[in-house]
Amino acid sequence: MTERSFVAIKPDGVERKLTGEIIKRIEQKGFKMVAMKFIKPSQELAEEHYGEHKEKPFYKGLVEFITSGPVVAMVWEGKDVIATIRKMVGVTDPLKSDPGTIRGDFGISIGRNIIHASDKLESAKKEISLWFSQDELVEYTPTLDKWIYEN
Ligand code: IDP
Repeated sequence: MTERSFVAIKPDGVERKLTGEIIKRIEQKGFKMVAMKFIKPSQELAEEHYGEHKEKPFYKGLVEFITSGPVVAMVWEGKDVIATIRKMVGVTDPLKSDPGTIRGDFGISIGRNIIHASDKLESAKKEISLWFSQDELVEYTPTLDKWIYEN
């Protein structure tokens, strides 16, 4: 199966009306949306999602922030989608992200960096199953794929 990535527009991205812009960038790159939902994450979901940062000083604030408002959670599919979306997102600190990236173009603070994207295959699988049930992942063949993929 083709690679999949979990992407979430955080509450700051939603409040700042960046949802359309972000989806547009990923769509226009050529990736295929497999799932999307608009939710205010529960404490439990947020703690599990950011579990690897449990011991970090910013963990509590991060969980508070991600549960503070709506999030657009998505699954995107395509060739090398995980690494490619990470490149499109930019590095964690928006001030250090290159112009042209989502964080580089729209953010300033590390704690308000607009978007989450899986960093590797293992975390993508874990995050997709945490945020979505199997029947929420939609199967279809985009007709434009023959214009996007050489073979
Ligand atoms: P990533 O989102 O670029 O993969 P991670 O290191 O996995 O970065 O950190 C998860 C999230 O935690 C970041 O996106 C950011 O919102 C937050 N974060 C990371 N480091 C800091 C920090 O030093 N202060 C405040 N928030 C941080």
